[in-house]
Amino acid sequence: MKLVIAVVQHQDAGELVEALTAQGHRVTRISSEGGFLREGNVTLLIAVDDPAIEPLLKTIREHCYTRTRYVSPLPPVAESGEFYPPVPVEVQVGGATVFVVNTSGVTRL
Ligand code: 2BA
Repeated sequence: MKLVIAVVQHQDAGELVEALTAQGHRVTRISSEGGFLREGNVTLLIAVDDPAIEPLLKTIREHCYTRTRYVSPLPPVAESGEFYPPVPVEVQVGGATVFVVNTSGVTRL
């Protein structure tokens, strides 16, 4: 059995969770925040039997899209009074960041 931890973008989370639950998966949705962009994203926990992993990853792939974001880095420390306007940096976010972890099972107490 595997625990799939999927970090997805907020815009993709709703339809993905609907698709996963329609397929019979149990899903836990956690609000999270990326350390780089400091923007909200969604972390999903899904425990599945090994044969279900590939179809699950396919569903995640189908519902998560890559998007381009522009980040303005902090301007370098100006010396001698010069001004350096920050140049936005292009960042590709997503589709999804997925961790697949071995687990011995799910216990419901
Ligand atoms: P963030 O940390 O906000 O990262 C958003 C996007 O910024 C990343 O997209 C990546 O394109 C870029 N990025 C992140 N760190 C960077 C760095 N040090 N230098 C340059 N660019 C950087 P994704 O790779 O698609 O990641 C989306 C979100 O997935 C991340 O949001 C984070 O919440 C999570 N994530 C990604 N990789 C992870 C990892 N190895 N461990 C834990 N969480 C991860």
